[in-house]
Amino acid sequence: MNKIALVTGATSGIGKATATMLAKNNYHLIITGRRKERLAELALSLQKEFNVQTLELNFDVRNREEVQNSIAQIPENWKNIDILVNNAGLASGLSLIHEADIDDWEKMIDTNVKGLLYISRQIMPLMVNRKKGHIINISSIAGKETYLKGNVYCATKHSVEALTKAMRIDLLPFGVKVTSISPGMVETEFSEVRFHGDKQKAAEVYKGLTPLFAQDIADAIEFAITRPNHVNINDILIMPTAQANSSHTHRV
Ligand code: NDP
Ligand code: 8X3
Repeated sequence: MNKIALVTGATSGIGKATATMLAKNNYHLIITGRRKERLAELALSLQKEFNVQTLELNFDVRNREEVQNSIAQIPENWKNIDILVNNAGLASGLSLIHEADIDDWEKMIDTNVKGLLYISRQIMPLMVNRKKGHIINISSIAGKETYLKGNVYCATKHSVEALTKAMRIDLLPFGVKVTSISPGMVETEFSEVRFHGDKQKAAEVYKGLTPLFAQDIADAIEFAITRPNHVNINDILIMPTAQANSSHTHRV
């Protein structure tokens, strides 16, 4: 029988690559995101290419009611969720802390911290009941270090790190695995979103170096989920070869 995985933010980047990797590994997929057409497109391609079933949930993770209603509507035969990938997230803006737009702060805190909590609060009890499950939280190098103008984005990812550790403790008696994946620069729509749609500014982030690609992160997740039952991968920090940490890159 196929296992079931739920990936948030599957319409783009790391989430899309992860959903595809999971389908390749014969998981039936619950995919979520705000962009409905993209969800439908992905669902169709996963069904066709990998012969798996899909369930599309279209909601904004910042909206507690939408999250609760969508998850509550999951049919019974989809509720045995083996893997939850908390991936939906964003950076909004890159500004000095005393100059930043507070709306950007709200967006990041509501999505990266509260959104992750809203989803997890709905799915964790299902895993606890089954005494089984694996939660993958997508953190960041920004969860381990802070960098100039990264302030609140870094704070949200430090929070993801704290929540990951907290989940691991609270869920310990129930056999639920919890893994944190922390990438450096990955070329996705991330920078375009961070710079509010400015494609040129986004392209500059990756200029003169080879960044990570979404598939590299899906590969790391694949490693974490394919370990034997008695092994939990706590943390994977994965960087481009051309990036030493959040402040040092080598460009040619
Ligand atoms: P993308 O912008 O390509 O993808 C982000 C995904 O998150 C989209 O599918 C988007 O879906 C979803 N999302 C964002 N906001 C919401 C929301 N309010 N409600 C529902 N879904 C939402 O970026 P990445 O793939 O790079 O980002 C994925 C994760 O990886 C994020 O948590 C990011 O912080 C983290 N990360 C990224 C790095 C990078 O360099 N790219 C490095 C380290 C971590 P939609 O817009 O359709 O709702
Ligand atoms: C994204 C990586 O370095 O832009 O989480 O914060 S970074």
